[in-house]
Order: sequence, then C-alpha cells, then structure tokens
Amino acid sequence: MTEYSTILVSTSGRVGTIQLNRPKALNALNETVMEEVITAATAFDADPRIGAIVLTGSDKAFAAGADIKQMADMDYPAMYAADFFQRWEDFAALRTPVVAAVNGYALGGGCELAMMTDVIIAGESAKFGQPEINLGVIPGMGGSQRLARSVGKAKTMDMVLTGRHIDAAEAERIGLVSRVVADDQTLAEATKVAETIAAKSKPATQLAKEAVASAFETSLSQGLLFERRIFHSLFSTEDQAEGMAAFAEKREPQWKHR
Ligand code: CO8
Repeated sequence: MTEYSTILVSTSGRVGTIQLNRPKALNALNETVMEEVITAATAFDADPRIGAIVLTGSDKAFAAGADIKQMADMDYPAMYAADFFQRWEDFAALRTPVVAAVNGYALGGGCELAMMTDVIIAGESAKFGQPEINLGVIPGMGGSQRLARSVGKAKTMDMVLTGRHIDAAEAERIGLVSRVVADDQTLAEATKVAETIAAKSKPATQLAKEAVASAFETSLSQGLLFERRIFHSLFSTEDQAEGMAAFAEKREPQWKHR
C-alpha cells in the first residue's frame, strides 16, 4: 500500500475513495497533493475491481484552491518550465467515472478540480468560486474553459471577473453541480452514486463518460458521430446482449464486465 502524506485512500466494495487531507491549509493543492491524487486515482483506474471513484475533502473545505504560498515566489520562467499544474489533466482523463463530494469551500483550483469530476454532489453549505482575480491572476486549471462550457458565459464572467463565491443552491440552479444534499449526507450520497455506477457494465459506463466528455471537445456533428460509433461498438459486448435480454425477460441483468 502506497504511503501518502496529503490524502487518505480507502476502498469499499467496487468504490475507491480519495480524501484530500491537508486540514491546516484547507486542502490547498500543492504539487504533493497533485502527485498523490493522481497516483491514487490512476491506481484505481487500473484496478479491475474498481468501478467508480469518490473524491472528497473535509467538512470545511473540498479544496481552497492551488497553494498560494507555494506559487507566491514563482516567476514566469519557473511556471512555464514546470508547465505548472498541467499534470491535473491526467486526473480529468481518467476512464473511471469520478463523483465529487463537496462540503465547504471549492475555490479556484478546488472548483476546477471538482469540475474535472463527472458528478458533483454538494452539501447545502458548500461554496464555489474562481477568486483568482483577487490575487492578480486568472483561473489556471480549466476554470475559464470548463466553467464556461458547463454554465455558460453569463455566470462564468460574473464569477471569474468578480471572484464572488456562489452557494450550493445557485451552483445547482446554474448546472455546476448535480445534486445538493444536507451537509452530513454529502459523502454518503456521493458514495451511493458511485456504487450505482460501479454496479453497471464497465465498458458501458466508461464509454458513456467518454461520449459525454467529447461533447466539450468537438463539434456537434463530430460528437454525434462519435456517440453513434460508441453505441454501435457496444453491440460487440456480452453486456449489451445481457442487458437487453434481461429487460425483455423482466429480470435484473447479470453484468459480465464490471
Ligand atoms: N493556499 C494556501 N494556503 C491556504 C489557501 C490556499 N489557497 N487557502 C487557505 N489557506 C490557508 C490559510 O493561509 C490559513 O493558513 P494559516 O493558518 O497558516 O494562516 C489556513 O489555510 C486557514 O485559512 P483561513 O484562516 O484563511 O480560513 P478562513 O476560514 O478565514 O477563510 C477562505 C477561508 C475564504 C477559503 C480563505 O482561506 C481564502 O480565501 N483562501 C484562498 C482562496 C483562493 O484565493 N483560492 C484560489 C487560489 S489560486 C488558484 O487556485 C489557481 C488555480 C490554478 C493553478 C494552476 C496554474 C497553472
């Protein structure tokens, strides 16, 4: 078992859970957090026993952003040479569906990390924001792009230009989060969602994630073609035959590939 210093990792059934654990810095994302989250998530991604991943933080903070103290003294050549935080894209590229359980602050890189997941469950007191403008910079882990694609220009400009925090109710209204629940139910609900996903056919859930993700990358006609080809390809799996037979026979499907 790999030893981690900034995250806690556990497995329950077919769900792998990663909890950000830098309480003194409100889970600010430094390079160690990034390396550890990606190492743990990549291991879950490669594990045939895991069908979904939950990513969570603490009651006070999912993550309060990139580590400002780590970045403060960096200059442009250092940022550029390190291609600073580019590695987070490996997290966005995971095949396994990821459910975020967000309580407290999801700010800056924390909001951007949540947006790299596939389903966001927020506690009612959660706060989302892209406050980088207050530091004299802009979002750098996808905030200007993923937020615009998920909630549109009006709310993205509002959040990115003013740096204001939005609450969970507004985040749900604008389509940034999937569900809002009582604060003490966030992790339980996210785990339930992950268990639901993990109980299904793995080729189907992974390809569904890939198909939806492609909607943010391609033109409509290319995306529709990609979706249709994936749909066609699933007819080569035993799970398609089983899923459709089970429906006709009015029974639960027994998935071969999980
Ligand atoms: N980085 C480093 N330390 C942090 C961060 C952070 N982002 N956020 C909080 N902390 C630390 C505080 O410094 C404090 O430490 P200490 O006790 O040693 O002083 C501790 O966590 C507790 O924080 P507060 O005392 O401030 O707690 P409050 O409850 O008073 O306030 C807030 C909570 C409102 C969340 C406040 O901490 C805050 O505003 N934090 C900063 C939020 C922010 O600006 N986030 C954006 C950061 S920039 C970013 O994310 C860019 C992402 C892209 C990078 C990739 C580039 C390529």
